[in-house]
Amino acid sequence: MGIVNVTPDSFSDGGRFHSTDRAVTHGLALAEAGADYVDVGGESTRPGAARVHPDEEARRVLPVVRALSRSGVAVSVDTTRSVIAAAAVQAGAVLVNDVSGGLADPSMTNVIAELRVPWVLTHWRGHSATMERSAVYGDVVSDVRGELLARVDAAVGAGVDPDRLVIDPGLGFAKTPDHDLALLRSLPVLVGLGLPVLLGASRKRFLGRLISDDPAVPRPPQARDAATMATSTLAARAGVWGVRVHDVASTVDLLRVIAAAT
Ligand code: PMM
Repeated sequence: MGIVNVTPDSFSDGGRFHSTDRAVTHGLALAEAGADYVDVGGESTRPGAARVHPDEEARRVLPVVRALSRSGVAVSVDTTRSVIAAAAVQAGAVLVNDVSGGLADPSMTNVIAELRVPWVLTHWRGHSATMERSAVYGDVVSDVRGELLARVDAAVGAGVDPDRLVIDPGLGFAKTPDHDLALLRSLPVLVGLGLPVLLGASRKRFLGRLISDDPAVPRPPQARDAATMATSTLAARAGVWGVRVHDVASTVDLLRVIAAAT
């Protein structure tokens, strides 16, 4: 899954694709490079980020979803709002990627049940402005596993087809770098739940700290792709369904080698 952030403030590529044309060009390039899905989002989830008005989110996302879908690209919409999810599916999106796992918008579950599209449920404990305060766990792996299962139960109970669900541990969402690493180590636990797993580690802060000689000065996002490739290798070995990444071309090469050699 290739990432197109149509936002002025996303942490790794913020601002670069903040126009419809540039976002569409970038999305087409990701698809050409081998992305099975191109994930289009209009609201930054960077820690501390403020929320975007729904009208602004629609203005950013929908023209990009429409243009990419018309070009034959399988588009995923990265949103926590049911109105945006519904409008994006209307505009051609084939998957809803909801980083709140259905918690941010009480209407999302019913809307997804009606839309009948695959739905990524990500582990989440609150919006970006406050999520760092919620990074408190007994055992992060079993807590995340249990909270994801609760979201799956809620979705299925509301009529969402379980075959359309994907789960995601939500690296960086109400997690410290140690939590992110513990989850990365335990991917087989999530894969063992029997649902497809998506991993979003690309260029994230915990990698920037891990590969820096000085943890107080993390490596900048654009210098984290080799570290991201290591996470994609672990993900592939653990049997995850997909990785959400910025550098699609290198990731496709990596996954081809792993598929051929395992
Ligand atoms: N991370 C971000 C945005 N969307 N979606 C899923 N399913 N999983 C993630 O981990 C995830 C996501 C934040 O990263 P970005 O600013 O690079 O898009």
